[in-house]
Amino acid sequence: MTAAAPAPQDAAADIRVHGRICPFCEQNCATEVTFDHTSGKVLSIRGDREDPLSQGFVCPKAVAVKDLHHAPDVLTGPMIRRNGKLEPASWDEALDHAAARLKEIQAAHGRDAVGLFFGTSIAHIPGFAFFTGPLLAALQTRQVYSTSSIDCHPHFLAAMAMFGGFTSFPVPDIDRTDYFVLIGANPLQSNGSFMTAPGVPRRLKAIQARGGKVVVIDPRRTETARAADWYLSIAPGGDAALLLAVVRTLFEEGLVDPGPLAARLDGLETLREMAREFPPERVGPAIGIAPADIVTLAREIAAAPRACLYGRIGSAMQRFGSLTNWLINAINILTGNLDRVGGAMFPQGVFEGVIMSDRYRDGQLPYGRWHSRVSQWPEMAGQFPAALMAEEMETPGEGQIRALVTMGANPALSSPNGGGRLSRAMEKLDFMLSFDIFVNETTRHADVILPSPPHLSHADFMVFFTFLTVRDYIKYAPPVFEAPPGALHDSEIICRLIGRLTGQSAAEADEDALRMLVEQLRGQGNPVVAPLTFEQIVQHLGSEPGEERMLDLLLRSGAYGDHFGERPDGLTLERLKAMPHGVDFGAMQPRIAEVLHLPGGRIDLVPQLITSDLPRLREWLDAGEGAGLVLMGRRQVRSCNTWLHNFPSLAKGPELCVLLMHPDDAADRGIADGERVRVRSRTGMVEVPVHLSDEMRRGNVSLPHGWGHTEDVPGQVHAKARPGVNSNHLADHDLLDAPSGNVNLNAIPVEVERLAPVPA
Ligand SMILES: Nc1nc2c(c(=O)[nH]1)N[C@H]1C(S)=C(S)[C@@H](COP(=O)(O)OP(=O)(O)OC[C@H]3O[C@@H](n4cnc5c(=O)[nH]c(N)nc54)[C@H](O)[C@@H]3O)O[C@H]1N2
Ligand SMILES: Nc1nc2c(c(=O)[nH]1)N[C@H]1C(S)=C(S)[C@@H](COP(=O)(O)OP(=O)(O)OC[C@H]3O[C@@H](n4cnc5c(=O)[nH]c(N)nc54)[C@H](O)[C@@H]3O)O[C@H]1N2
Ligand code: SF4
Ligand SMILES: [Mo]
Repeated sequence: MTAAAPAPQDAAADIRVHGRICPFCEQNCATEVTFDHTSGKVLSIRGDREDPLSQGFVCPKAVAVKDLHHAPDVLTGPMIRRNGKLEPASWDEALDHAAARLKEIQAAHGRDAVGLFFGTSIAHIPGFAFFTGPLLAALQTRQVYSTSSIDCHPHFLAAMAMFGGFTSFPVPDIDRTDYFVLIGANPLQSNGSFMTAPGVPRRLKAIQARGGKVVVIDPRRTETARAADWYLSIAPGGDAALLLAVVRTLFEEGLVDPGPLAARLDGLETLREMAREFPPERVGPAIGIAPADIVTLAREIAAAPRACLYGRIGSAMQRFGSLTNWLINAINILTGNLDRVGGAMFPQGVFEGVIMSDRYRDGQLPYGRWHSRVSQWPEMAGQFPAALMAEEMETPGEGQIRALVTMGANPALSSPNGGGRLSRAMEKLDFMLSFDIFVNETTRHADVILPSPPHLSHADFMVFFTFLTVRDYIKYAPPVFEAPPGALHDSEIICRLIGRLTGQSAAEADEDALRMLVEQLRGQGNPVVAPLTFEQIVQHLGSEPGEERMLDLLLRSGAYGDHFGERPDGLTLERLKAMPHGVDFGAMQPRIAEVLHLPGGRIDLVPQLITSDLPRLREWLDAGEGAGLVLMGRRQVRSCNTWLHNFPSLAKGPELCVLLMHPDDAADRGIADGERVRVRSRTGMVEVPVHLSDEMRRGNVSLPHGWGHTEDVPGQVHAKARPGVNSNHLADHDLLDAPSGNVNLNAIPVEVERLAPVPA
C-alpha cells in the first residue's frame, strides 16, 4: 500500500509538506504536516486552509501527531508474553501463537469463549474499519462488545426503531439552522460528535451572526453554555421528561406541523396521549427548569423558520438515553424539522455507511435476536452492553469469556471498571490479544500485542464518518513515508491472523473481506453493485489487496462515483488522489425515502422498544432527584479519551483531572478549594483534588474520564507525572439505560469527603 511521493519542495533538506487527516477525533480535520525526510522528523503541523470542510480549523490536539510520531513508547513490532513479561517477537511467532491459543480455547470451550472489544480506533483507522467485520466472521463469537454501548447505543436504537436503520441517522444541519438546541453536548471542548463539522465554534457563531439562536441544555454551565444565547440548567437525566413536556405543549398549543412527513407517521395520536401526563408544571420542579421556560422552548422551536434539536453523549450516556433520543427525533419531526434544510438531516455521504449499518430486514430489527448469558440482555447489532463484559468474564459456565481480543481500545480506563473489577477479570483470562500501538492499562494484560505501522506510514481517509458529515465530503491523504521494513499494515495483520484461524491464505482472507463488503452493499440495495458479479467488480478494482481497493469500491459505487465506467466523470480513488485538499459535493439534501427501512417506508413515532421504558421515567419523576451527590463526566480540549496524556505538547498547563464541585456542596462538607478529596461510589473509590465552581449545579460533581495512569505500565513518563484517577472505577455496572443497555456514566451516586490532613 504505497502512494507516489509528493514532489520535494526543498530538495536540499528534503523537507516536504504533506496533506493529512488528524486522527484524534470525529472531526477528521485536514492538516498539513511538514516533514523532514532526511532526519525523519515532524517539523510542524497546521490546519489545511484549502480544505473545503475544515477550512484550516484545527484544535490544540492537532500538533500532538508530532508526539505520536516521535513517541518513545510506541510499539514498532509485535510483543509476546514470555515468563510473565512482554517481549519483542517476530510477526510469525506472534500471529502463530495468537491464532493457536484462540483456536485451542474455542475448540475446548466453544466459540463464545473468545470475546471481542472494539474501541474508537475502529472508526479512525481504515484497516480496522474494513477488516474488523471479517475478523469477527472468522471468530464467530457472540461475545462482542465495544465503546458503542458506552456512548452511542441510545442514538442508534432511536434511529433503528423509528426509521429502521442504524445509519438512518439525523445530523444537525448546523450551517443552515436558525435555532440550534444542544442537549448534553459540549462541542467547545469536545469539538463535536455525531456531526462531523470541523470548527464548531465558528459554525455556532455563524448561527448567531445570522440572527439565529443557540440553546444549551446541560446540568453544567459548560463552555458551550456560556457561548449560547440561552442556557437551561437541567437535573441529570431530566431530558426525557423535559422533552415530553415540550411535546405536550406543542400538541396543546396547536404547534404540531410535520409537513411532508405527516403521511409517513405512525403513532401521532398515541404520542399526544403519552405526553399528556407530562405537563410543564409537573415536570419543571423535578428537573429544575421553570415551567414557563419549557413552554417558551416549545414555542420557540415551533416558531423558528429552521430549528434543530441535537443530542450527544449527555443525552445518551445517562439514565434515560433511549427515551431522550427518541424524543429528540420526535420533536424534530413534529415541528417539521426532520429532513428539512436547517433541521436534522440524513447525510447521503460520498458513500453510504457500511460500518454499524444494520437495519430492519426479514421482518426483524437487529435487536434481541439473542441474549447475554448471565443477565439476559438483548443484543443490539450483534453486540452486548460493554458494562456486562466483566460479568461474562467472571461467571463460570459454558460461554464464559476465557480469551479476549481488544482492538484500538483501552477499556480498563474507558469502560465501567467499578473498583477495578474489569481489570481484575482481564488479569484472570486464559489468553488476551490486543491490537494496539502502546502498552497501556489494558494491553499490559495481553499475551500478544500486534501494533499498527507508524501513523504517518498509512494512508488516511474516512470510512465510518461519511454518514455523520454535514456536507458530502471526502479526502484521501497518502502516507508521508513508506512503512519501515518489518512493519505490517492493519489489513495485512488481520488477514494473516484470519488465515491462520480459518486455514486460508492471507490473500484469500483479503479477497473474502472484499466479498463481504460487496455483499453488504448488495444487501443495502446499492444499485451500482446489484447487476455486477463479484468477479466483474474485482476486474474493475484490480488485484492489489488491502483497504485501498475497498475504498475505491465505495467511492465508485457511491452517489458521486463513476459507477464503474457508466459515469465517466464520476469519482474513483485515482481521481480522489489527484485532489489533495479533498472534495466537497455540497450540503445535505432532503432524502427521507432513501433512509426509511421499516415496512411501507413508515416512521414509527412511538417505538414500543423505547416507549416501554416510560414507567421507569414516571418512577424517577415521582421519587425526585434524591439528596446525595451525583457524579458526571466532562471533556477537555487538551485531552481525548485515554491515550493522549503521554504526549508532551498536551501534557502541560493546569491539572485537568480534578473534581468540580459547587461551593455550597463543598461548604456542607467542610471542603476547601484545591484540597484533595475522596470520592466514593457503590463500587469504588478515588482520591482527587477538588476545584470549586458555580458552573456546577448543586448536588452534581464532575470528573473527566480517560485518566488513571497509575497502573503498572512501562514508560509513559509524561502520563505518569500527571496520572489523574480512573473515573470508571466509580462506574456502576448495573446502571444501564433499559432499552439500549448503554451504561449511565453521568449520574453515578457518590459521596465526597475531605481527606484528613496529612500529618506533618
Ligand atoms: N466515565 C466516562 N467514561 C467514558 C466516557 C465518558 O464520557 N465518561 N466516554 C466514553 C466514550 S464516548 C468513548 S468513545 C470511550 C473511548 O474508549 P476507548 O476507545 O477504549 O478509548 P481510547 O482512548 O479512544 O482508545 C484508543 C486506543 O487505540 C489505541 N490506538 C491509537 N492509535 C492506534 C493505531 O494506530 N493502531 C492501533 N492498533 N491502536 C491505536 C490507543 O493506544 C488506545 O489504546 O470512552 C468512554 N468512556
Ligand atoms: N477534547 C476531547 N474531545 C473529544 C473527546 C475527549 O475525550 N476529549 N472524546 C470524543 C468522543 S469519543 C466523543 S463520543 C465526543 C463526545 O462529545 P460531547 O457529547 O460533546 O461530549 P462532552 O463534552 O462530554 O459533553 C457532554 C455533556 O453532557 C452533559 N451531561 C451529562 N449528563 C447530562 C444529562 O443528563 N442531560 C444533559 N442534557 N446533559 C448532560 C455534560 O455535562 C457535558 O457537558 O467527544 C469527542 N471529542
Ligand atoms: S478537532 Fe482537534 S482533535 Fe479533532 S480532528 Fe480536529 S484537530 Fe484533530
Ligand atoms: Mo465516544
